[in-house]
Amino acid sequence: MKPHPIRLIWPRSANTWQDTKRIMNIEAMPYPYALPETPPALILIDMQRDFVEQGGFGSALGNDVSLLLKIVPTVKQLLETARELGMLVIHTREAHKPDMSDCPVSKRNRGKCDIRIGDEGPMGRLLIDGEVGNQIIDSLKPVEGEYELSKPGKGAFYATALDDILAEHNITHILFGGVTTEVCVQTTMREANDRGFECLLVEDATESYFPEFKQATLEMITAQGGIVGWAASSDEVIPALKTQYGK
Ligand code: TIU
Repeated sequence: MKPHPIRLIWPRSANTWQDTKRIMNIEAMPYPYALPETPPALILIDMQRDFVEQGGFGSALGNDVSLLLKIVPTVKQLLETARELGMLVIHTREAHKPDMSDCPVSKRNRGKCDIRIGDEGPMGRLLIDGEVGNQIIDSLKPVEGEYELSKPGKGAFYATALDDILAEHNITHILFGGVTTEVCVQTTMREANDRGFECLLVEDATESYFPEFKQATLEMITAQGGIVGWAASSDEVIPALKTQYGK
């Protein structure tokens, strides 16, 4: 039998190689975070007046809100980058319906506060949809095409359409910012991790009323090989996003 001639077969043409985009890694803890081909979503948690301004729910709980305001310029930079690159942007607000039918009694009764969820404060009723205090701060206001999600829980997946929105946009990777690190941000990140999303927390775009809790959260989410996800600074995240998804 005649032997088959040897033919060299190249897996891709030179043009295809040229067209293939290099996949960027973000320098992160506990190891580099590989960006996907489809841009990740940016989820900004609860950057509302209730938490970052005096007279809201945060200060009613006895917290110093000035710490939280410090991250606003970084969150804005991250948001502007996401807009420039056409990323899916989702803003959340911790909010209850005016009739409070979505607020468990246990949540309303928690803490030693003079005013509670639903009570009248200097910026309207605390943590109630539509009140002045419940609005996202002016410098981070959502624009057309972005989602603004009202959430009754600490986690943004609980009793919201978040899972469906992410599926509709074929999202596999999520970048997180917002407040507070160890409460609503961490809860949402854990919910997302359990649903199979690759999550990264932008560490200078999140803050807590308790710096030691922020530090502990960064350590616990990235421990054990990234048991919940990754953490990286905006100095690493923003340039990598621009390189990967910029024109
Ligand atoms: N109290 C506190 O640290 N956080 C909250 O109640 N909500 C959010 O974290 N958004």
